[in-house]
Amino acid sequence: MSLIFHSDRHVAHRGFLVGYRKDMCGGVLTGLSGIISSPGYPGEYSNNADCSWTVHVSNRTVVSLVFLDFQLENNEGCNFDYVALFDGPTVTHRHMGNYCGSNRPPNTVTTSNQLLVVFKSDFNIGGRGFKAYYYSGECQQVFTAIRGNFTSPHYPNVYPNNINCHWTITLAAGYRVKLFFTSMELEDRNSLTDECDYDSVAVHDGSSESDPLLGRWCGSEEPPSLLSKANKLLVILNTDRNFAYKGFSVSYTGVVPVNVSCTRTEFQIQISQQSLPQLERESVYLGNPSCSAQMTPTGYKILARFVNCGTAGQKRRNITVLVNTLYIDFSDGKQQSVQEYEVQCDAQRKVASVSIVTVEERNRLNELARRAEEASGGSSEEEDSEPHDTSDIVFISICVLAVILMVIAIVWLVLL
Ligand SMILES: [Ca+2]
Ligand SMILES: [Ca+2]
Repeated sequence: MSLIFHSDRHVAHRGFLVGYRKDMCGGVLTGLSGIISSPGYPGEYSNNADCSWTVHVSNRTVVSLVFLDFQLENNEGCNFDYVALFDGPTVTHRHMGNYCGSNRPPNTVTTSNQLLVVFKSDFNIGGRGFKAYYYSGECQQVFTAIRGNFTSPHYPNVYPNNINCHWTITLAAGYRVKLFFTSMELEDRNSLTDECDYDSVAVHDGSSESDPLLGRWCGSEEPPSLLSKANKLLVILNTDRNFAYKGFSVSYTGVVPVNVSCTRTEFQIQISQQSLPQLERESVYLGNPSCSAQMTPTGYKILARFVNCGTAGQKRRNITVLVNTLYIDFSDGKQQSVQEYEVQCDAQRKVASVSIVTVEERNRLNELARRAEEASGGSSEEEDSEPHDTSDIVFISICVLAVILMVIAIVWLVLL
């Protein structure tokens, strides 16, 4: 477009001011993640739009597309206004669907490292349009195994700028998810707002961003261990356009719903069949393998007298409780994996409780104990600080001596 301004020889006025906007859409996107939206979104999209976005991620991964909002003119067959998806860089590649109306298209994953998104509108009737996130495989993962680990992209090298990555943990119904950060190094909080405005990692108690937020962290803050209410947890990493660090690493474990009660003489432990569908009864035992579970029509059951299975008394907050360890052995031919749960009984009040004991927690407790020991025992740090103290004393002594000498000198001058 060109705009011509012409003035003649006399009479001038203030003139004009005009703005312009590129009514642009489409392009080639190569980041680990990004946003694709219709022109003018969330305002109404223009008629006769014809946009093509090609997402091209690294060779080894695939592209996922998640629609956050979707409202287009609706008609059967979706040939007036529509979004079309192709499993490759051109319309000759596999067509994955045409979408219109106001139902969000399903989450889509390519089989190759490229995705083509085409948006077209006809000559009338529009809508709000759409907004979608794309992720490369490195940046979007779903975990279903009982245990797992993941890291920010490129860890332990610096993470990319401008990413929004999602990791979803989805376990079988009944499980809860316990999550630990084993390492954390992101850009620090904004010192003005004291918020994680630049880069942050957030954890949601569920599978979507609208589920309750368990916390948002940045810098080198160490998030506490987190436990989901149900069987799903979502971890999101957001980074801004500059300053990147090493990132984070995380491990998680599925917590089996264990039902524990006790009498004055024994533990009663029940786990529903649904929670451990693939395990032999010998894989679930209290204290030692001779106290393994019995199968009932609904699941696994252990009735264990305190005297039989190595249950021991321990003082906890001035109360003697009976403590033992429940083992659930998930090991298969390939991998050794045994979960440990501490079961407790206050036999006086017949109150029982159970909590998972994880390797990460044990390591963290050991590490804290080691640090505490280092800090209290005659450590080298304290010895280091001594020379400072003595030098301070010497300095103060010299000052005092100088003052005394000055006073003597003044007195001597006055007497003369
Ligand atoms: Ca239309
Ligand atoms: Ca940053």
